[in-house]
Amino acid sequence: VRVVLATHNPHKVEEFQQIVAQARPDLEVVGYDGPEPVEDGVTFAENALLKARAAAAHTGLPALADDSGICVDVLGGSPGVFSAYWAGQKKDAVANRELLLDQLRDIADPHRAAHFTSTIALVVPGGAEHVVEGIWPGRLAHAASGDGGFGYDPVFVPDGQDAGAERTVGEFTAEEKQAQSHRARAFTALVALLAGL
Ligand code: ITT
Repeated sequence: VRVVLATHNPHKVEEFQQIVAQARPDLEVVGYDGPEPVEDGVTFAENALLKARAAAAHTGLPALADDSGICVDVLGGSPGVFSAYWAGQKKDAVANRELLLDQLRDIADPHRAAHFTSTIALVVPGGAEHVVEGIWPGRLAHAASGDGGFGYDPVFVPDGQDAGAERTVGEFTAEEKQAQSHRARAFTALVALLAGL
């Protein structure tokens, strides 16, 4: 089965390839370089559907799209859908995460609770549309560390680690990240839906 992955983010492509190789090795995921819609949805689901519909219409293939971001509790869920360009339209990952750390610096919040979210839309041309979500709970670090992954990985500390030995996702191996990330969790929810393809 072939599906097109409607993203222009090479990190997402790489992560999906690793996740799919584990969960559905028979699935052939092809890249997408066609037209991108304006992502003007106000929810992850709306944006994921916009991207998947555009790719399905352009290629005639079942299309997957991921809309994702980091949500910080004390900021009411921001950056949320604005994660990619939190510090401006340039999508500068370092500027984005430094701004976020700055914004938390003067807020008294000992927990710094946050989560990554990945919302994946599956659109079958002339057929069904599905949306699934994966959440990765954790907290915001006080400073960036590690250079693995992308985006906010160096400032996100996932829950469930041994006390005293906690690392940011930037310090995780790709295998560790892909075993438990928001994107992997969303994909797990998608596997049953892909079975129908
Ligand atoms: P496409 O729309 O082409 O897929 P994009 O990077 O613009 O690429 P989004 O609009 O979904 O995608 O923005 C998601 C942003 O959220 C991304 O640029 C990162 O800043 C952040 N993000 C999402 N998943 C992440 C992850 O696994 N690790 C770190 N940051 C992540």
